[in-house]
Amino acid sequence: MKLILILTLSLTAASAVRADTFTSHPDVAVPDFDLNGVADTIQVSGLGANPIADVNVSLQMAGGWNGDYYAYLWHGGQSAVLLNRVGRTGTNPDGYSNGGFGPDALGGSFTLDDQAAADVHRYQAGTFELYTGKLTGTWQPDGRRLDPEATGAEFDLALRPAMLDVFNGLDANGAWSLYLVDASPGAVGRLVSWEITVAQVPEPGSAALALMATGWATVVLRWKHRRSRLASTD
Ligand SMILES: [Ca+2]
Ligand SMILES: [Ca+2]
Repeated sequence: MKLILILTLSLTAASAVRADTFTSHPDVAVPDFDLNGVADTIQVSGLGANPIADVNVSLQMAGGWNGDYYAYLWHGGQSAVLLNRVGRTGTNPDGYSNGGFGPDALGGSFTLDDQAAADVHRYQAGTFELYTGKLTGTWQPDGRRLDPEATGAEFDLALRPAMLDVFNGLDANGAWSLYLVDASPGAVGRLVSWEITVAQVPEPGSAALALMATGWATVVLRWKHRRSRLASTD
């Protein structure tokens, strides 16, 4: 009986949340040590006006020096810091030397997601996997709203207010722009492609329906439970 209830709850939850993915393949070089960097925009339209519930970003970057990159995503007047000189600390001002971010051996994306287990800024502090020299897996965005030329000691003290949840509650339609800078001389990489996955708060109608369905399941289960109890006492 518990199994049926759990199944009903998970089915209603799955049908209530909608997520859409948008991809861009600019394949551009990120100019070495140039704070102007490169920008690329995805125009989102036709999603309806439901507020954003969650945003995840996948990146594919080839080569360069990961500790040189500064990347942020802009939408609706808000910005999230995706990468900010990963590995840069008071004791390692150059940051991590790996070259790029990309899919794993099975083609799974490199993704930034607030709900991931660990901070991308310190990915070498725990378990991490490289594939063809690039960092793979799902990581929390950097989130440090700090000048990429700030010192390693300043990075050690920085808070992380610029996570992807800055977009929650906004309208998903409109421009989403990725800005990418190589903030230190030596080593040059490319932005191959990037992708945003936007989940929206469900329609009030479908949420009410889901609630109703859950309510009905509970009523039916209670009735069945009562009937079986009556049958066993007969
Ligand atoms: Ca997320
Ligand atoms: Ca560089």
